[in-house]
Amino acid sequence: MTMDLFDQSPPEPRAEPICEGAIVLRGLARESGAELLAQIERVAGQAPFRQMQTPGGHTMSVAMTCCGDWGWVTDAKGYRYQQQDPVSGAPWSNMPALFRILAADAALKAGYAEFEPDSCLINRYLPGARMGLHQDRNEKDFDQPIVSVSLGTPVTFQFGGMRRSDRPGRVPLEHGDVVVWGGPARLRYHGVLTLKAADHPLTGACRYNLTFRRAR
Ligand code: MD3
Ligand code: FE
Repeated sequence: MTMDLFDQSPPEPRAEPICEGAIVLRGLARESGAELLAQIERVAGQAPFRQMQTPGGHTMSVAMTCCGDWGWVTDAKGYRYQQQDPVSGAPWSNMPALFRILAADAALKAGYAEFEPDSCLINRYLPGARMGLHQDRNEKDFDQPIVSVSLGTPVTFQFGGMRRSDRPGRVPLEHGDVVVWGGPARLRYHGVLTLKAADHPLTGACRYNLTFRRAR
């Protein structure tokens, strides 16, 4: 066998189990990072990033926008999915084909065939932003997985158990990493530690996370 020291092909993404039902596909979205960021800008042109209010009256440190048929929103009335942007009253923009293809490919690699998300929540973290431990339970069918794509500066992700009080483990997530969680991991508590100041060539100080969901 000949050694090719100049092989330019990207390394095969490594799959690392986090816990039963959750897997990290390291670098799966790295190649498409720039195009994903261009699509995030397009979506945010229609529905600008906003820091929403929790039902308890706190302003989230993470700014959010959505695309697809259903967008996740929170305000004094609670957490829910809805078809209109509460800021403009207009429908969310279409989910870009690249988003749908990436989400379906990641889900398939994790063992979920034919994942067709109808919602993409886009989170934007600036230094100091965090997301406390929570469960994602506003979706209709917990048999459907969730796919998460990290872009920009690195962060430490927390994954706990089925109770908020279960001591969480930690996973570092970098630009291009994709997490798929379903089955026994679908309702685990999870969160994101405070984002540290850093400089990424494509996003500056920013971290973005896309979560693809089947809301209905
Ligand atoms: C669950 N977003 O928007 S979830 C959210 O980085 C949200 O912004 C996170 O939680 C973010 O609701 C990314 C990624 C994730 C990874 C591993 C898990 C969730 C998990 C393992 C078990 C359970
Ligand atoms: Fe979540």
